[in-house]
Amino acid sequence: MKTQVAIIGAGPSGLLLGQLLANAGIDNVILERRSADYVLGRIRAGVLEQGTVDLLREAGVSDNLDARGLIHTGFDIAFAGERVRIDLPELADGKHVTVYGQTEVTRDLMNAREGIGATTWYEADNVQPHAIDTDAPYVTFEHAGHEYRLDCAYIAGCDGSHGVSRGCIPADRLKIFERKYPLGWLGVMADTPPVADELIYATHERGFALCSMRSPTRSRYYIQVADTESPDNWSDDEFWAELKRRLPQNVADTLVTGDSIDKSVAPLSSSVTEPMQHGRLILLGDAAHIVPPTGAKGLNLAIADVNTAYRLFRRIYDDSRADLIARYSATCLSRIWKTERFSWWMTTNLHKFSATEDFDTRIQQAELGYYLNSKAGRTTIAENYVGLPFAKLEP
Ligand code: RFL
Ligand code: PHB
Repeated sequence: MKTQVAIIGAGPSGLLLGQLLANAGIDNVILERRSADYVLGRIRAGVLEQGTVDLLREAGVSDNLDARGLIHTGFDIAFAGERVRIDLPELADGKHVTVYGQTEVTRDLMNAREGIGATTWYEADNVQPHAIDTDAPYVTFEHAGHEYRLDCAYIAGCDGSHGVSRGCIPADRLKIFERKYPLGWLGVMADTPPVADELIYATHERGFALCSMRSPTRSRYYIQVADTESPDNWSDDEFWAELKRRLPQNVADTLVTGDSIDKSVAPLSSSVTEPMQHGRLILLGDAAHIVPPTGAKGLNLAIADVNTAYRLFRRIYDDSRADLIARYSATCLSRIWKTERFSWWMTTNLHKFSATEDFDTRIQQAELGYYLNSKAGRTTIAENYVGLPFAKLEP
């Protein structure tokens, strides 16, 4: 088999890159380890930046998003007994965010790919890139007991944080920068009306809580737990009781509870892999970087890489500018590190880290108090939350 771009992974980054390339007449094949149903069963992000929405529109996959996505012009941070609203358009140049689930984005992309008849191999085992520092790379894999070889010109590693692509960059070039937090988020999805029209990020002495949503009839709530916590230790009633304790009283009083349709724990960590390119291999999304979910940035950061990779492949195939691949890593990383900073800042300042009051907790309170009571501080939060401008490959 032969293609122009071999894409490893059918998460949002692999599927969107595949759709944009196919629309531009650049042939690509996606190799995914799991089944399509398994990929669709993963409940993850929910907040889309404007740049993400624009790229999905450019790819022609925004009909459902435009019909059902919820436009949010602000969110609240509950802190020290107050609720401070971050007014996004007022503070960030008229911009807003859109609430629309990653599951829905993925389903729209899968349907669009099926519609154009592009090739995806689900349940592909032992996917392995080869010869990435030559001009004839290829990928081998197994499917239903048979071995295959896919010859290509480029390989896009969109295979998430446990994928095979990152490890193909030679160890003497690869550097991974990491920060672990001893925290997890216990998340519950329920078919109940959201407690408020906008998201509420709540600090509390018992730990952080977040009220989010997927639609006017589906809510998504999270509470901070230890990273070692298991969702099996929590009944629905225990979850709702703990969530209520951490919310402002008037919010807790109006919370509608119900049976959970999903309950899971996600660990929190930050990491960046450098460089994001070696020879004919580029890394995109979680394959190259992880952010804790506090800033709602993981999916959006992945889509920003897709934007850069797509523009790169257009320049390579439309204008014979193969040399530009050398700029891919630095272009992506300049924006990634700023987004890593924001996600780290939100995580560090909204969670409870120590059981007793100490110097760090006082600094945390001062930091939040300062930012939330200053227009400059709220502006910084708003500008980052709506998403920084996409980085450009060329000046
Ligand atoms: P994905 O979505 O992880 O997709 C990678 C795909 O690659 C496949 N794969 C392989 N395929 C072939 N061969 C191999 N060797 C392979 N290894 C892996 C996988 O099966 C998968 O289908 O990465 P992508 O496309 O870069 O997208 C990134 C986003 O999914 C991610 O950043 C966000 O979902 C992060 N994230 C969240 N972000 C938010 O903004 N808000 C959230 O609430 C939020 N919750 C989450 C999250 C990530 C989580 N993970 C990864 C543990 C909750 C969880 C549980
Ligand atoms: C979500 O709705 O899943 C969500 C929203 C905002 C975040 C993280 C997750 O910061």
